[in-house]
Amino acid sequence: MRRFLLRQALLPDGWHDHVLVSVDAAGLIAKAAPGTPDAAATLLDGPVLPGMPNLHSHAFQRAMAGLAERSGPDMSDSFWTWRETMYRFAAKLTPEDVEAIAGQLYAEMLEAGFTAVAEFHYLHHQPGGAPYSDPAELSRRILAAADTAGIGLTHLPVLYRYGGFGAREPQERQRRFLHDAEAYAKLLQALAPALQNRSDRRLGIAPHSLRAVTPDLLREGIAALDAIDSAAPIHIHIAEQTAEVDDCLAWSGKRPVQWLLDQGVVNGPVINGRWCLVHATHLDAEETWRLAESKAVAGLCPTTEANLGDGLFPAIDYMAAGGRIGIGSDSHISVSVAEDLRLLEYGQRLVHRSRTVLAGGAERSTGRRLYEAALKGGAQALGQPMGAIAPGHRADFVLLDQDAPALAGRSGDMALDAWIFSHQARSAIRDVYVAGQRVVENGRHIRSEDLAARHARALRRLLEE
Ligand code: NGQ
Ligand code: ZN
Repeated sequence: MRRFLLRQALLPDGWHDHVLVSVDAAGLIAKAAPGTPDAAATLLDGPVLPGMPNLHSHAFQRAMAGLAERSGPDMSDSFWTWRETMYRFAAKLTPEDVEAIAGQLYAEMLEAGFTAVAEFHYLHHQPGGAPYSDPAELSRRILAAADTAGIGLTHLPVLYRYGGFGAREPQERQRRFLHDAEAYAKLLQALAPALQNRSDRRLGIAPHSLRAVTPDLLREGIAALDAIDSAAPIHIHIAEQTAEVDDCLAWSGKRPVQWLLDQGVVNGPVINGRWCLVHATHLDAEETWRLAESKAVAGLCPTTEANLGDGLFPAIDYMAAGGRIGIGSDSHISVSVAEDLRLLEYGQRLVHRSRTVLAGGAERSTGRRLYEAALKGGAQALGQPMGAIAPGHRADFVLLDQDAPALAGRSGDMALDAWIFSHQARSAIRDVYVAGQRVVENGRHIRSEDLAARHARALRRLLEE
């Protein structure tokens, strides 16, 4: 057993000083309780938080951050024109590029305080659409990048077959993403062994969206996962853009979240603790409370949703109704726990012309409420034992830097609020541990130089072409 002494730690019942944590060989916490200082334990000298799950990532998109900020010829840029830029970028990537970009991204996530990621992975095939000789090639690149960086991974191979509601044929540019039910089931079977029996890995699925699957294919995808792990996570993009809501209404007479909530047929209720509804931006009042009651997690990606002009999730009503949330960095226009939580709150402040709107009660810290909500919902969405410094959870620690100017004189909730709300160029994170292993030291990932060099080589080639 390794032992750690946390000078100040956020435990499930609040902040405590001098917490002794024992960690077993699998990287899980065996014991965590306030205790007397112990000379043999590794000292984490400052405020320590549980590592944050990142519940939504398309790793390759990190490499196009900033490349879609230039207005087009008629100034009518939107989510859909961004998507065309993204498709052109995705078409050029080699397996080496995918691994290099994901490795750099995952190191940056760790530096930002994310200790595990749900990778919503849809780039499967060669540029023309033919499978690689190993059909799981690009998934294996993601697994390799996660191993190199030392980040927890819930891998979600994406089920994608159609180009729009009502089984519309896909576009040419979507060829790299496509599977039928049979090939998809084989992909899951091939990947399962590498993702089972490790506290930091999990296999789940991601039907891309209601645009990309039919109801039958959705059922078949879930059945293929259930044959491997009937409790594993299921993620789907939903109701992100109003055009998607309109198309869904035209197709089914129902709004996307309403349609999904009404299914209730796939092995019991469709929506339950396994599901993560990514974005769920456009909800009416009834969908808001129904989703809150469903136990599913709303996967919020505030910086990407702002960048793409999606709209604003009704966070105040949803959270007041007990709705579960987590955060994801999605397109990775920004990779920052602090910025995504801050923007989640600021979007609501700007609309409601008020302050501390998501604090959830009188005299409560806004940062603490959001951080704890995202820990809990994120851990559920990833299906991983994380999100708390408590027995049975993985020893993922984020040590805030008590010497950072932004944190001077602060501890507990004040340190957490200062980290989240006072943006500083210099990171306020000192060290990060995953399963008891230190992967970030003094703000830098332990392999940052190698990963950055490999990433730079890939990007030079990609952008010179
Ligand atoms: C994606 N991204 O799959 O990368 C999507 C865009 C789509 C976001 N939704 C493509 N942010 O939804 O069709
Ligand atoms: Zn997405």
